[in-house]
Amino acid sequence: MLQGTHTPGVLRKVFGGTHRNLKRGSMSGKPKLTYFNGRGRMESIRWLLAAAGVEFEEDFLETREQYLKLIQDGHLLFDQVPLVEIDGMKMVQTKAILSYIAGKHNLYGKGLKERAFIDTYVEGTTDLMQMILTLPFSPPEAKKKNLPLIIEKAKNRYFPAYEKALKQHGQGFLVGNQLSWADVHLLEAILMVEEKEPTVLSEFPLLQGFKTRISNMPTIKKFLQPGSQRKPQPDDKYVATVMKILKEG
Ligand code: GTS
Repeated sequence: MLQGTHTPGVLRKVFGGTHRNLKRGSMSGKPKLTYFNGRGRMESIRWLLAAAGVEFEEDFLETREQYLKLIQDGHLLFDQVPLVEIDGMKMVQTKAILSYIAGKHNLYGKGLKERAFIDTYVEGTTDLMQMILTLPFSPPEAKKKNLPLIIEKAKNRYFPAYEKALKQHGQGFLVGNQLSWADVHLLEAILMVEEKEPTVLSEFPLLQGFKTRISNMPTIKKFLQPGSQRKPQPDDKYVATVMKILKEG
């Protein structure tokens, strides 16, 4: 896919050009992430690259003009960010980017069935995290009303499912016998919910052990330390910047 002279014209245009400039890549060779200076949809991409031990560069959008220029220059297939420049491609669509990174770095299981489980677990944690990600962009009343509902869903729907999955699988990881994208995503989700409700794991002993184990894997441990490229919880300034750039406010 997307290689050599067989790359169809439309894909060449969208993903970054001819074979010659596919090979050229960025100066440092590191993936380059373009997004706002905050979590949003890009945070899971940062997590996955960090877990894979891949260094990356970031370009932060601060103004609407920067965003419009990306569109004018034809870099955003659907006029949306996240944008990740990687291996000569300009990739958009969060899920496609994550799948590519997971596949490339051996975080996508062995065989189709493991991959299907990973996709399933990842979709669950995506649904859970999505509810939290959109909270800061909701009106104050909705924020107040929705947070307890999200925590209730985490406790009664999502975390019981992952606790059960770990118990049934019995290997310390969600799928197979090694770290996968599903584990990285679940840890991200656990920490995100704990920021809102610190005792949320109290009734989930296997998830507590999972959290400790995965947090202590060297690449992830590093990402969890201060000074890493992990982003803080969104504040009012972040929300205002995103709204200004996307002109949603
Ligand atoms: N399905 C896309 C993905 O998952 O990458 C959706 C991307 C998306 O909606 N991006 C927003 C955007 O660029 C920014 S954010 O939601 O991540 O903050 N919106 C501009 C627009 O015109 O849709």
